[in-house]
Amino acid sequence: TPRVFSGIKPSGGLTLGNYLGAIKRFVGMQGQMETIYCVVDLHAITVWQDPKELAHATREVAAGYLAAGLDPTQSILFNQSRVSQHAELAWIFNCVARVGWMNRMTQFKDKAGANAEKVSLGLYAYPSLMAADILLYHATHVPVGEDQKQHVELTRDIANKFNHDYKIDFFPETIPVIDGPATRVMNLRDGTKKMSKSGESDMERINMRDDADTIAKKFKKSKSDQDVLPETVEGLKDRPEARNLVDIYAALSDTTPDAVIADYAGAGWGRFKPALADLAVAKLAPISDEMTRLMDDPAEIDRILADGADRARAIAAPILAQTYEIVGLLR
Ligand code: AQP
Repeated sequence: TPRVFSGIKPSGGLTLGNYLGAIKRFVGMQGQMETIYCVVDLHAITVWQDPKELAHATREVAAGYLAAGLDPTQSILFNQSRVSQHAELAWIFNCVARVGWMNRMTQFKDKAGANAEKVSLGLYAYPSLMAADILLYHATHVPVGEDQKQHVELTRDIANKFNHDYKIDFFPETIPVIDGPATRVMNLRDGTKKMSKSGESDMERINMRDDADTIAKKFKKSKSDQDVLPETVEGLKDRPEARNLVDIYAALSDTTPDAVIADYAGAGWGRFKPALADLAVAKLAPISDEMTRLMDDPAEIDRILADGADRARAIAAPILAQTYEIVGLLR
């Protein structure tokens, strides 16, 4: 069976983007393939994280996984730093990847902005660690949002160059799995920007743990245009905010944007936005309640993560050992 690997950074509270673009799809793959899902704490510290908040956010992402339906007996769930092989393989990949490849990463350019001299070296090397996360398990399928596509492609480049340089067919080809209507959930205040955990204003995102009133308020105040909803999806062209709200509705209700438009053709925002808020609350509130319950017992979350790490290590250690041998590192 093919092996799936993916992860989420504990760099703040989970958003609707993380839920629709990642977690919901992680759950959908469980039981179909061998699934390994990580809380990538080593990625989080590529930008400053308060230590107490990092520990809290790590447990909270794990709670989000569990509450949304990931089952630790069916999937391997763990936090990255517990399996030291990730960092070890990343070093080898730092020596395989080329500086020119990193320079082309759009996420780095976006995150570094005008400040590229002042960001951490880790932020620059981020895609190399991500390649290690995936290839350490010889995973082939990587469910991610659209924003991570370039990094998964770089993972392929690293695997190819390693295989080529050492003249061995060792690391497999990885496939980014990007499907469904919500592979890029946009910012509620600016439909050309991605919804992010760490975006400036809380009004631009729906957090998985927002209460019903907050969700209703955020959708109500979300940017939308003057027009009513069109008769067909083609009518959403050049209307990024409207497109985003329709896509969110479709993803939450497991249908297509066409079906949503068929139901709401010609509707005004005064009708659509409250319906969208009700739908989001109906889907998120049970998960959020379960997260609250799970967070009451952090020791149990830690136990699940430690157990998952043991199982992850059992797969990772032999692959890293083989890699060392291929490279010629004495053990
Ligand atoms: N807006 C989004 N739409 C669809 N998918 C998204 N993902 C994140 N935002 C959206 C997907 O969630 C997974 C985990 O992402 P991450 O936390 O590891 O990193 P990120 O993409 O950098 O997420 P954020 O929320 O923007 O975090 P910050 O603000 O801390 O950088 C990935 O599969 C991602 O595609």
